[in-house]
Amino acid sequence: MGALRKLKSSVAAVYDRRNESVLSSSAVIDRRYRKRRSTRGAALMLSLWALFLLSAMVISWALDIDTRLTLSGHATRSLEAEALACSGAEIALHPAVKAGSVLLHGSFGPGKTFRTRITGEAGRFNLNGFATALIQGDQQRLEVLKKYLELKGVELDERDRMIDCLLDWVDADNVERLNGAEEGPGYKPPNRLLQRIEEVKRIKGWEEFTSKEDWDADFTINTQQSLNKIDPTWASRDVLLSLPGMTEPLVDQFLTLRRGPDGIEGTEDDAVFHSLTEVLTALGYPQPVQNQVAGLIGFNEDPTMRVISEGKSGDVTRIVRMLIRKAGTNSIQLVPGTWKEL
Ligand SMILES: [Ca+2]
Ligand SMILES: [Ca+2]
Repeated sequence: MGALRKLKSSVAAVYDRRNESVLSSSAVIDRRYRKRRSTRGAALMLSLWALFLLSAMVISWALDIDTRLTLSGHATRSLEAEALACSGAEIALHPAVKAGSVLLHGSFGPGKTFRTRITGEAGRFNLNGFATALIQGDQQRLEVLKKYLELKGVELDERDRMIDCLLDWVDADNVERLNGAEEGPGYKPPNRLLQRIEEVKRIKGWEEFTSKEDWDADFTINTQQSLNKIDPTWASRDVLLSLPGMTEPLVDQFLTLRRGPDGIEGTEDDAVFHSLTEVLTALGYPQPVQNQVAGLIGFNEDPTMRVISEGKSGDVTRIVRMLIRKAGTNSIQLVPGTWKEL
C-alpha cells in the first residue's frame, strides 16, 4: 500500500510539474500576446497623436493665413479710407468751394466714398475769449456757458467748479476762486490763455466732461478772441439753446429755416442770411431785445471754418479734421497745427 501511495504521489507530482510547465508556457504566450497588443495600442495612440498634431498644425496654418489676409485687406481699406478723407479735405481747401457744395461728396467706385463738411468755427464757444470776459465779470457770457453745461447734464456744483477752475487756470494770479483751484501738489495752472483745446483735460473739474466723446465739438480757441461772439448760423442746437431767452420751439424753428427745404444741414439749399438783424429776427428776438444780445451774437464776422472729411472704404472709416481761414477773396489758409487724422 505504501508503495502504491508513493507511486500515486510521484505521478501527481509529475502531473503538477507538467501542468505548471503548461501553465507557465501559456502565461508566456499570454504575456507575449499582451505585449504585442500593448505595442500595437501604443503605435495606434502614437499615430492618432501624430494625426492630431498634424491637424492642429494645418488648422493653425490656415488660421494664420486667414488672419494675414484679413489684416492685409483691412490695411488696404484703411489706406484707401484715409486717401478718400484727404481728397475731401483737399477739395475743401479750394477757395471756390463753399460749405454745402456738391463737390464735397463723392465716390471712387463701389463702397469707396468721401463726405466733407465745412462749418463756421464761430458757432462754437471760444474758451479763451469767454474766460477773459468772465474774469472781467461778464454776467451774460457766464449765464450762457452755465446754461450750456447744464444742457450737457453737468450738475450745478460741478458747473461752478468747472468755470472757477477754468478761470484760475487762465488768470494771472495764484489766488483761488470760491470753487477754483490754483497751484497745489501735482497741479500747476500756467496762468495764461489756453494754447491747445486739449489743455482743458488737465483742468480740475473738467475730467468727467472731457472724457466723453466729442466733448470739444462746441469749443474752440481758434476764432478771433477780440470778436468773442457766437454765430447762430453755425451753432449747434445746444449752443443755440444756451443763448439768452432761447426755447426749444424757437431753436427748432430757426434750425428748420437754416437747413432749407431738404431738412439737411450743410447742403446747397441751406438758408442764406444777409445781416445780423435778419438772423436775430429768425431766432425770434423782438427788436428791443436785439440790442441786448448784439454784443454776444455775431454774424459772418470770423472767417475761420472747420473742415471734417470722412473717407469710407468698405466698413473702414477714416476722418481728417482741420481749420481753414479765408485769407482774401481767392485764397484759403490752413490754420497751422490744426490738421488732424482721427
Ligand atoms: Ca491763476
Ligand atoms: Ca486765480
